[in-house]
Amino acid sequence: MDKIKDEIERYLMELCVFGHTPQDGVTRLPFTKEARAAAEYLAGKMQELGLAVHVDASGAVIGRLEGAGPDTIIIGSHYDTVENGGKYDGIAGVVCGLSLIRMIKEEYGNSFPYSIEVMATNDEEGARFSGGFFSSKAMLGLWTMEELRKNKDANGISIYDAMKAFGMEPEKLPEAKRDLSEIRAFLEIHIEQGPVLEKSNKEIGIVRAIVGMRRKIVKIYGRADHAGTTPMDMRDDAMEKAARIIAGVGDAARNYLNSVATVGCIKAVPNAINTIASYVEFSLDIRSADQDNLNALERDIQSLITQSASHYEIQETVHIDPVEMDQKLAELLAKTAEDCGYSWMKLDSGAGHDSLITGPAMATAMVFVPSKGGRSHCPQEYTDTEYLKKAVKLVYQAVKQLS
Ligand code: HGY
Ligand code: MN
Ligand code: MN
Repeated sequence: MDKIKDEIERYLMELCVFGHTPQDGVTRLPFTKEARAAAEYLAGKMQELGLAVHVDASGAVIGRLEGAGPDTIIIGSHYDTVENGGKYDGIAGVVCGLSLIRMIKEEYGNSFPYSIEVMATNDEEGARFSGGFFSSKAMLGLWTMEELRKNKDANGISIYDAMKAFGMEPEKLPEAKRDLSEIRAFLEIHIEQGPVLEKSNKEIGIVRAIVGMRRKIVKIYGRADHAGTTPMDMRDDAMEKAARIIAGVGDAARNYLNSVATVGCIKAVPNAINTIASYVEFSLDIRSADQDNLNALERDIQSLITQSASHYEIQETVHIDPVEMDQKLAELLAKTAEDCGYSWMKLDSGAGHDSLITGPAMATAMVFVPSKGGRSHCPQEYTDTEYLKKAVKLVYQAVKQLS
């Protein structure tokens, strides 16, 4: 009987039901019935652990174990997923937090020098509204009502309206803002979502920095005309202009080390086989661990757009620079991993996380565990719970040293 491993496996198996897809993936977008089911499950498990449970104005589910001192350590990650994503991204860190807080409660009751919170955040991915980091930004009071109304999903529903339809009160979002002076640390256990740990044969990753990110929706305008009768020199074809830009994005990113750029979504109007497109909208996700490369790549892609299209709009939904994790916490985790006899390495995160938002505002650290084949954001995503167990034990020993 391996209590930590068994409970993590049980949690994950029970949670992946909420949004399970025919391809054996998980789709749990914010403000949907799948998200509600997962949130209610997590609140129930937190209550079973005897935690004080509340759902904040962003939809984050927070379980709190009161401690002896004035400050709080938050163990957080997200419970939403991308479309047809995996069973571990985000939620594995949440259930590791449940396991960890159980251990602290069993050993200390309410006498641990810090209060401990498990924070299951909402809409970290941005898979529905293109922004993401919803709860972590709300925790810092970073959302404006204008943004909530501006960011829309593929059906033109804004975050604001989606919240209202879900029975939430977007005007109350500022209530999710936390007093940062009482937060000692934000710690996130997360799957690596890449191949580095597995290739390096390491059990634990201690994150040095998280990539900076620019996310945009690019809107290209043209003119609808008959596909058969309109001569090629009389067209204003939004699809052709968008295609020229999209075709150049990958090569632009290949010019810079540790930088990536992706077009993941595209929408055409009227999207008809025999009509020249009057409008094409596509997403841009630009990232780099290096600030200068991120800025240069963003500039290069901007030039691609201005050279290829005369009538366009760009809506930026994420603008975050690379963030270094708290080095003292990283060193503590490294030393503790060594003491635990775990193989470990430091690495940068190519994925964004809530820790990217909390990093500049409070002491933040991330612990990665290997992803099989480096796969993520797909049903093939897999992590051996043995690694998750080691991450829980590592963070448990580290927070005890914090005290
Ligand atoms: O997009 C990302 O990097 C993360 O999965 N939110
Ligand atoms: Mn994630
Ligand atoms: Mn993700």
